[in-house]
Amino acid sequence: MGGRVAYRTCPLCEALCGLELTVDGAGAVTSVRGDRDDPLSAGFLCPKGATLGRLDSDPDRLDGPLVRGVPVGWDEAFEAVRDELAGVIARYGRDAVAIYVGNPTAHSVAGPLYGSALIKALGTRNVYTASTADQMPKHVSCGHLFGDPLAIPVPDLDRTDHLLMLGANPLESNGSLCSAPDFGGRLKAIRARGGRVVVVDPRRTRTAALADEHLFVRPGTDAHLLMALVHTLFAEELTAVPDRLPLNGLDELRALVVGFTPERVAPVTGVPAEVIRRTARELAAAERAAVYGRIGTCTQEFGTLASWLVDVLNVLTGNLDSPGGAMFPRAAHMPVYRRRRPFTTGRWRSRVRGLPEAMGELPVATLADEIETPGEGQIRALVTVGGNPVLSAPDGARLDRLLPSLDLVISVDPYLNETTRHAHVVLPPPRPAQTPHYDLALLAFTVRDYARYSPPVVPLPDGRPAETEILARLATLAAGTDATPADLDELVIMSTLGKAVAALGSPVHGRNPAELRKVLADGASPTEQRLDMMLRLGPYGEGFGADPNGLTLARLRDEHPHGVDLGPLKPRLDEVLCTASGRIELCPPAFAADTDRLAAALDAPRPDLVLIGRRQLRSNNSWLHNVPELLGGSNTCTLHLNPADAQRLGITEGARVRVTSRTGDVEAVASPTDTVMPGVVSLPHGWGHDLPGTRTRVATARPGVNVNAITDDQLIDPLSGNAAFNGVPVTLTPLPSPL
Ligand SMILES: Nc1nc2c(c(=O)[nH]1)N[C@H]1C(S)=C(S)[C@@H](COP(=O)(O)OP(=O)(O)OC[C@H]3O[C@@H](n4cnc5c(=O)[nH]c(N)nc54)[C@H](O)[C@@H]3O)O[C@H]1N2
Ligand SMILES: Nc1nc2c(c(=O)[nH]1)N[C@H]1C(S)=C(S)[C@@H](COP(=O)(O)OP(=O)(O)OC[C@H]3O[C@@H](n4cnc5c(=O)[nH]c(N)nc54)[C@H](O)[C@@H]3O)O[C@H]1N2
Ligand code: SF4
Ligand SMILES: [Mo]
Repeated sequence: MGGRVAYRTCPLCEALCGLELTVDGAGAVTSVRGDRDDPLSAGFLCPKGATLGRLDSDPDRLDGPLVRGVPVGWDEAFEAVRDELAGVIARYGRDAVAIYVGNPTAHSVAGPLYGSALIKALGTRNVYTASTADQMPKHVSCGHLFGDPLAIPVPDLDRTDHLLMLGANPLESNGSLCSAPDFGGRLKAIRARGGRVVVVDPRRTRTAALADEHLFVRPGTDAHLLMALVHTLFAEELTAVPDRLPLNGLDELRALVVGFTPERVAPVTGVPAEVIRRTARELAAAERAAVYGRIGTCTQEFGTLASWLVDVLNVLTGNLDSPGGAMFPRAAHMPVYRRRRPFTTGRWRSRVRGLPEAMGELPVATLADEIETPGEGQIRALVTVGGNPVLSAPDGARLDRLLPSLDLVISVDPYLNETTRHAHVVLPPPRPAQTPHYDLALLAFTVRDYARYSPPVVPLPDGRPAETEILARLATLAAGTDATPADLDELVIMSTLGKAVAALGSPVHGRNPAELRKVLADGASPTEQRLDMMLRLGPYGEGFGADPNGLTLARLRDEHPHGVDLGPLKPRLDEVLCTASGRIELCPPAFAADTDRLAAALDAPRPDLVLIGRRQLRSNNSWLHNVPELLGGSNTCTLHLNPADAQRLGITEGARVRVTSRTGDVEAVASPTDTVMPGVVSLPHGWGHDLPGTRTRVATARPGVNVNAITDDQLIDPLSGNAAFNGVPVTLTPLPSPL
């Protein structure tokens, strides 16, 4: 077939696989293979990565901006943004403009490099992101434990002997907050070297099927189970905290878990008391063990407690910051000398429900309240960047009803979908093949230290702005200044260099920022200059001459086109810890207080049926259903329920069922399966593509239903404000079959 070969990182999920693309003379991606020379992914790829070419050339992708549905030029679109945004700010003030930043923004260079500038320029407290539909409990827990909400340890998969994994299904998701291409292969390797893998999940997932043991757990009760594991470690004197881990709060923790005996939590969690005890003993006995919890432990009403207790176990068993345990990756682009203030939440609160801010944002579970409720500070305009909250936020259907009431919606998004159909201005970013990639967010969560930079595979057409430029333009327009995107980059570069020369321990301490500025490659794009600066200042960097063999962007790009392996994870707690005490705060008072809720739940009545989610290998939240090759097979929007519940309710395979919650109802086709435990039903999210005014023709032909029409924006984890998608009480009604 011919064509040239190009290499790049797959931008679709957290596994960061290296891809080998074939590109034809017209710039179209004609084939995708795994890059065998990538030191982290070694040729692995999944069905999504394999169809990146199809996604790249999707005819439904917008090729230019729209203003009120009409294609316009870029200048005209930015003019419209300037005028309309200024109008809303003049009429109602800055807090009236909200921003929602979605998941793909964490996988772009544009999001991490320009997102915070945009937020700062908007000057609003109404900042929302997918983080509060995802991992905010983990940030809050690590923020309190270690002082830094980004100091999230990852399981050292390739060296551990024992992995206890809760609420994660990497065989479908390919892993999260743990970037490990071929996660399944790495799990098999644990078993092959004589280790043990235990999975805790209300469903027997493909991951659970691969494990040595699977424990069915009732949704939302992981914190109970984990408290009983901690209880057992203390009761049987199995804790082994090494001196190298400085900590506060051990006695407080011991006192806190007294009432959470295995017998007490067994009926609530569904895990028998003797199994809980054995699980604790096996964890303690393993030479090198890691406990890892992911989205199932976050998107539930005890998300922060569960996330906290995961790392409590890592500490108590001596596995934190230790090879084969739970370790902190050292990202090549993140300087280790950075001074951080100890983490707190609740520096301000949401207007309507009084929910605490965390990491500068408010819970997406209260976005609808802030749009709907009149008064000073009511939201009148929304900017979305790479997000589809109508399908992805809790009670997204309520948002869908409210978005038409806004004066202005601006969306940076390649598709006209369930959310962006409400936009007055749509600014589409270019194709993935036209976009450079360095995964600033996820390269901090890899199972080995590793870096890879991918320049654009094909050039941008003339006049088409990169997403970095779109966000930079939006930031300057929102700030209402005459600054250009180039001015913004210069500001960031000079301020970063200024801080670096002032910081003790930095490789450029005491040097002249203007001299350093000259070193950053002339002629490279501002994005490349900023990445170059970050890599030079990072722990593997060239340090502006301090280490001539260290990394620069040019070296990463030209000498390591397949990425560079920077070695196994290294103990580095001393670089990470930034609590006020300088010690691990094992029992933060806010968490201890929240265990009253846990105790109360021990005796609370249980709903008959609760809803949980289900990620699907060949989709990605709400936006890959437009790729024909990915539809079919298991990628269908069906309701899984246990055969015992199905029989009790008179529901048979293929029957139509109405699923009703406090917020609404949806109809789905039932698929009884003993892979879900009794009392639990499961629907995947991201479906519901049958709304008018969208342009995703493949997805619309097989729409499915929006599970987030029946999740509940009032159900949250109070410490983080995170949505509790899992454990929503529902009822089922069998419907007559269509004739
Ligand atoms: N019920 C339930 N709901 C859930 C979850 C669940 O488990 N259950 N999971 C939650 C989780 S973990 C997450 S992260 C959220 C995700 O929710 P969101 O962050 O809102 O993400 P998506 O709904 O996937 O929408 C992504 C949008 O980004 C656009 N996009 C794609 N590529 C690009 C790009 O390069 N640039 C820009 N600007 N836009 C792009 C797509 O067209 C799409 O509109 O969903 C949450 N919702
Ligand atoms: N193919 C594909 N890959 C993806 C995505 C996708 O949509 N599709 N989304 C990406 C995103 S945004 C994210 S955040 C990651 C998430 O990555 P993962 O965290 O691995 O996500 P899931 O596959 O949803 O696995 C969560 C598991 O938690 C279980 N669960 C539900 N409730 C509970 C509970 O109360 N307790 C316990 N212990 N388990 C529970 C569910 O049954 C499910 O098996 O995946 C990413 N990768
Ligand atoms: S596992 Fe994730 S990163 Fe790897 S090819 Fe699939 S979508 Fe891309
Ligand atoms: Mo996510």
